[in-house]
Amino acid sequence: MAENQYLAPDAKLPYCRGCGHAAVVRHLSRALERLQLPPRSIALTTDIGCVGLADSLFPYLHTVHTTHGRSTAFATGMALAEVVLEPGGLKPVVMIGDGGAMIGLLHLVHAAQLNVDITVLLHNNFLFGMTGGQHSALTPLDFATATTPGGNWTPPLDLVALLRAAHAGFLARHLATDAALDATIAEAIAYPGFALVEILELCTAYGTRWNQLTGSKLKEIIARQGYQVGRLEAEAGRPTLRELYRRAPPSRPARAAAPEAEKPMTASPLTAELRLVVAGSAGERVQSAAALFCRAALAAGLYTTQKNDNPVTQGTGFSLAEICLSPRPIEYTGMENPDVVIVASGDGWKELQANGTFARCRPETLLLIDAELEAPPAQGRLLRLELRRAASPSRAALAGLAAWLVLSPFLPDAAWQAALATLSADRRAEPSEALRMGRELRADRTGTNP
Ligand SMILES: Cc1ncc(C[n+]2csc(CCOP(=O)(O)OP(=O)(O)O)c2C)c(N)n1
Ligand code: SF4
Repeated sequence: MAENQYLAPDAKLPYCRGCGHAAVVRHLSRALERLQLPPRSIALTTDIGCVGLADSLFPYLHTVHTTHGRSTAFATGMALAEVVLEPGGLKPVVMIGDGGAMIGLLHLVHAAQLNVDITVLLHNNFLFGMTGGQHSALTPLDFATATTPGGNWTPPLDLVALLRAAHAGFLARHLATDAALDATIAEAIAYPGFALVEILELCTAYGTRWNQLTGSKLKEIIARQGYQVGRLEAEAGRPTLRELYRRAPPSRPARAAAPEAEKPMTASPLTAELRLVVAGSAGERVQSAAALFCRAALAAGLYTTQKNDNPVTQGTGFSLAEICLSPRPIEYTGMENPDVVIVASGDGWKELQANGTFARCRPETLLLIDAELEAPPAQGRLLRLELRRAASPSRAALAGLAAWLVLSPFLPDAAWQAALATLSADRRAEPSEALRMGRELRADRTGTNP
C-alpha cells in the first residue's frame, strides 16, 4: 500500500452490515483523494462509539481517539496549537456521533464561535449505536429507540441551525448514501475555518429494526423534520481564529511581551535531563511557582514540561507539579525516579507518600523539605529548610525552588528576570520576594547539608 492512500484498500470495516458509518469512511477517503492532501496533514479525531472505530482504517493519517463528546475539544486544541506555534499544516477532521455531539454540545458551539480551522463530520444515526440504541438529543420525533420504545416525544435538536446561530462558516447536510457527499466533505476540509457536515444515516442494528425502515423511509423522516440537504446557509467570510491572532491587537500586552522574554537569552549549564516534583497545599501557589520556574527555564534555552495535580476541590488538600527540565526535546514526561523533590507542606508530604513518589526516590534524589515535616520514607539526601516559617506558606514552593538552585545553579538570574517580566507589574513583587528569601534560606544553611 502506497503512503498516498487514505482508507486502507484491504480495510475490514468493523460495522454491522448496512451501517451508515461504512459509507461515510468511504466518502471521507474519496474526499481526501480529491484533495490529494499528504496523509500526515490530517489529524483524524474520533469520538467514542461505533463512529470511533475508524482510526485503524486510515493507517497513514494521524489519528487521535478521544473521550465521549470531547473530540471537538481535542481538535480545537490542535487547531489552536497550529495557530500559536505555527508548526505547519495539520488539519483536524472530527468524526463524532449524535450521542457524542449531544454530550459535547458546547465544544461544537465554541469551535464554531472561535472559527477554528477544523472539519466536523457529524454521524447522525439518531441514537447511541454502540451502547444499545438509546435516544439522543438529535433523535427525530416518533422515532423508536431503546429508551423511547413507543416513539420519541421530544423534538430533535437541529444542530445545523444551532451552529448557524453560533456563526459557523460552512454547513452542509447529506444522507450517507448521497453520491455528492465526498465532494461536500472535500469542500468542508478545504474550507479555511469551522465546517460541519451532518450526515444522516441509519443504524441497522437498532434504528432500522425498531422503526421498520425500508426503501425511502429515511428521506421521509428527514422531510418530516423539515431538514434541507446539500450545502446550507452559513456565515461565510468571518475571519478565522488564525487571522484574528495574526492581527494581534495591541490590547493583548501580557502575551505580546512574552515571546520576546521567552527567547533563549542566557544559556543554562544543564547538560542532562532533570525531573523535579514540587508538592504543597492547594492555594499556596505551588503550581504557579512551578510555572514561573518553567518560564525561567525556557528563557535559559531549556526544554521543560509541567504536569499539575490537585484534588477536584481547588482550595483544600494537596497541590503538586511535576517538572521535566532538559537541554534537549522532552519526549517522555513521566516521573518514575525524581531527581529533586521539594515538599512545602504536610498536604504535599501525604500526597507524595500516597502516590508513590517517595517510594520511587533513589539514593541520588535530593529531598528538600520544610523543616517542620518529618523525614519522608524515601531514599535520598535530605535537606530541611524553614520554607514556611521564614518564607511564608504562599512563598514556600518558590522559595524551595530558589534554594535548590543555589545548590544547582542551572538557571541564571537573567532567566528569572525574563520570567518575572512576563507577569504584569503588580504581580511581580510577591514572587521576587519568594525568590530572594529562598536564596537566603539556602545561604543560611550552607555547609549543614546535604
Ligand atoms: C462520558 C461517557 N458517557 C457514556 C459513555 C458510554 N458510551 C460509549 S459509546 C456510547 C454511545 C455512542 O453513541 P454515538 O456517539 O451516537 O455513536 P455511535 O455508537 O452511534 O456511532 C456511550 C453512551 C462513555 N464512553 N463516556
Ligand atoms: S450498532 Fe449501529 S452504529 Fe454501531 S456499527 Fe452497528 S449499525 Fe452501526
